[in-house]
Amino acid sequence: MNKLLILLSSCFALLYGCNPVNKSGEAQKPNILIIYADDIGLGDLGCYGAKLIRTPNIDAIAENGVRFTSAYASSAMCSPSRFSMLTGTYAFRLPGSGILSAEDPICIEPGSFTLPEMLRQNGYRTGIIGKWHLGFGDKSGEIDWNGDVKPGPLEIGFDESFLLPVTADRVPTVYLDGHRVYNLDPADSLFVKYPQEAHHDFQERSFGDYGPGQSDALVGNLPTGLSNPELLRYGADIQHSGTIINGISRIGHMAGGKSAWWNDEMMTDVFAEKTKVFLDKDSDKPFFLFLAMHQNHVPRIPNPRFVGTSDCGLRGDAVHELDWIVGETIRILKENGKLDNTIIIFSSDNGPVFFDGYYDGTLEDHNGHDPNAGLHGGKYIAYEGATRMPTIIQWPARIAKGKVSNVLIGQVDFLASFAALVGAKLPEGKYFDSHNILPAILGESDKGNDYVVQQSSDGLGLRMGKWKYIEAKERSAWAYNRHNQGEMNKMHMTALEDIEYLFDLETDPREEHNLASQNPEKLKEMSEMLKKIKVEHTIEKWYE
Ligand code: NG6
Ligand code: CA
Repeated sequence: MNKLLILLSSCFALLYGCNPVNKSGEAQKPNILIIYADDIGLGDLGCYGAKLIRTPNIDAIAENGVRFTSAYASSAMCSPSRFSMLTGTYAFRLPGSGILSAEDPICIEPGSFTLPEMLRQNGYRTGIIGKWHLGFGDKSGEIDWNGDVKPGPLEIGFDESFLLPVTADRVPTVYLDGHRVYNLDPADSLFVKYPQEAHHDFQERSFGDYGPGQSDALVGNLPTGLSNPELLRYGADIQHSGTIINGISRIGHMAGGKSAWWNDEMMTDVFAEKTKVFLDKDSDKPFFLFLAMHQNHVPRIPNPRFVGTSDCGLRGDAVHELDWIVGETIRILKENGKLDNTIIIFSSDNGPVFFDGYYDGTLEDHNGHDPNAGLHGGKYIAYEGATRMPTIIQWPARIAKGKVSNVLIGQVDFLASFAALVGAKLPEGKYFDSHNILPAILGESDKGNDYVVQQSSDGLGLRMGKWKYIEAKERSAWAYNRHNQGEMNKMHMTALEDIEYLFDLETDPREEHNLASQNPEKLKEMSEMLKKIKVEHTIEKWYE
């Protein structure tokens, strides 16, 4: 090795810690693995205090690294949180951003500078396995599920993808392998159609009034939850009473493509298999894997080996299944020698919910389990329980063990922070909400973000220091009604009125005392700050 090479590799060693070298003798950039859970709250994990659910594999990440107490998803719902994390830009800037169906175009502009694209350009092999829920295709027409389903993740920076395309409670109940429906028989075409009232935005606009529902299938003639309730494992609300697949009625209607239908009980095993193939691939490049798991979204159908293993019903059993795949993934990395130089981040897209369309026993069986670890709120809602996420990060080669950090970080910051880590520059003249707070993310600094914005069905929230502000908005009670239903439901929430709120999270972590009139100066400061952030930039839908 000549002197220049020695100098270069010692610079890399300083940047990345004492990391292994690749075949060319350069210090290897760290692998990055984001394990993203769905609808998991702070209180669902042992390392944040869960007792009725046991998560030894996830807890081990916390023991081996940093556990954050003030880390935020950008939204109380799935698609906007994912959009924000992958693009480094808050999804609320996108007009009408919300929960997508299988018929919606991809909401991230193809070819844009995203987290996977940034890493790809900097020598990474990038992949996504699991839930996508960011739309497919453009506005030019209906998606042809029998041809190339694109643009999708492969057009925004992922080299490889194996997907649960939307949510497991929505059709189509098939995997997408790259651009193609996995295991589809060309002789048995797959068709998908959503009744207008099954779209989430329609539901929100109609304040949760689902109407009579569509009993007959809009495509083909498969039974629906309304036409054949006797075929169901458990009951569902009207929105979830579309086509029945595997004993579960889904949102939307579908026909054909039978050889491709997934088996819900095997979904996590299938993702584990695909993960092993991705992680074991022999490559000189570091990898970025976005492992986006389905738990704890509805329908909760864990593999039978997990059923009955928790002390709070199916919802807890599903978390045990999630913990299993985390353990498998770490085992694979240990075996193939990559664990030491892999940054593993575990977090969730939004807060918990007990009832989300299916009468699966969660309301009856939760046994006092508090999925929010004492916070108020949950999925869809503006309180902290919706966006303050369990977040733990390990990187054996660099991060010290067992730290708890209260620093304020957002998933939206991953883009700028990891760009700094790999030596990438964000393109000039482009707008990002992402801040480089790498030292905070690695647990090496107590200086994080000054603020994070929280998007929800209730409008926007702003966290700054110990303060939390929620903007005034005409609010719909539909999400509260969902959370509050059932005598046994311990997630009782107070519906927000249409006024502004100001909470002191230090003295009032459950956000029960509105200090807006007592503290007009702070209120003004925060409302002006939010207004300023809102007008800093807007995004147009790329396909319009
Ligand atoms: C909603 C569904 C809900 C869930 C959610 C998406 C209602 C009435 N129904 O439309 O069951 O599928 O969309 O969840 O709320 S998310 O976590 O992917 O955003
Ligand atoms: Ca979610």
